[in-house]
Amino acid sequence: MNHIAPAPGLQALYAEMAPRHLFPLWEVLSALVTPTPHSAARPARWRYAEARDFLLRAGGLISAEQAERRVLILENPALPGTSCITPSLYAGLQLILPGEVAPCHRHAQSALRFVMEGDGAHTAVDGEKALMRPFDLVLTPNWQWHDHGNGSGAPMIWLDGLDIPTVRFFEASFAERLDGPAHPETAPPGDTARRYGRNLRPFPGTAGARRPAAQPLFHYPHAEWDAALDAIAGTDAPDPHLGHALEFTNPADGGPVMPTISAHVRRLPAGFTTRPRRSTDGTVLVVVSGAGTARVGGEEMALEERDLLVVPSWHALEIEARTELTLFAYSDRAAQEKLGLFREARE
Ligand code: 1HN
Repeated sequence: MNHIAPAPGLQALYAEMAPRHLFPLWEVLSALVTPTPHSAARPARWRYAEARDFLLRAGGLISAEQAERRVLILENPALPGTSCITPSLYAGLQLILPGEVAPCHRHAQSALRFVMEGDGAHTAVDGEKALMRPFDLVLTPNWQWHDHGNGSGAPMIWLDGLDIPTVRFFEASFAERLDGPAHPETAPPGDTARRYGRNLRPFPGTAGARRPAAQPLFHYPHAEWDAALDAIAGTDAPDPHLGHALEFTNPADGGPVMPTISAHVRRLPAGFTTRPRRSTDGTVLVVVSGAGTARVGGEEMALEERDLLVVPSWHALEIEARTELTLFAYSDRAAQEKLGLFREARE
């Protein structure tokens, strides 16, 4: 609205309309359609060591089976009560102790797991176990059955990244439990990697083509993505805004790993500082290794191994690597690109 003095009867008109659920757009238009994004979220960092302590305490008080999923939610401090880390994304740290199982279910929400510690527990996706090692990425795409178990001798903790708030926004949540704790085994561990993991796939229509054609892979081992980062770091100069960066892709279409969630890894050489970059996709980052400092919209946060960081939409991010720094990240870029909304700005 411009700044000419409003007519005297206007407030009275608003008061009369309000009980009929009618409101003047001109009073709110500039807040609805901002020239650049104004995120409701704010930057935040979680110390892994601190979160881990609380999670292990919870582990002494409630079983994975009782809880269905024993998870501590990383809630954005500016979004209390929403279970959101950004307005469109959820993040949590899940603990599964030796001998425990988390029962089988499926839901409309797409999920990724990024292993923080432990070795040898599993997520089974449609009855095939992914044996999880530190910093592996495992997907449970929407409506695929999944259960977890820990047959190793040590606790396993991973980061859960889901599109829960996105599904809530669209009011499209469905979920169901499978009878019994686990899905019957449909294939031995590693079966999908053997069939689909070498830029080949079982010939369509043959018995070997067991995975959904649109979403065949679900396990991206650390050993593989780390070797790929090593390889480009050995030949390329780091991108000024991102360092060495590789996106996880869905081999079926070359696009992001899931319809709503994109994921990538990046590596900054020791002493490297990125130029400030903004993007519309609020992003969750995990420090895989190394140490440094993140500056997010003017706030400075120290980063140590396994710390977690959220960078809301359109906040300029600069990262300074004290030692070689390797990060994992996920965001809603996949959804935004489909909707024609994604933008970035590089200073
Ligand atoms: C879920 O299915 C898992 O399967 C973890 O481990 C966290 C949070 C909300 C909704 C579903 C899992 C979840 C979740």
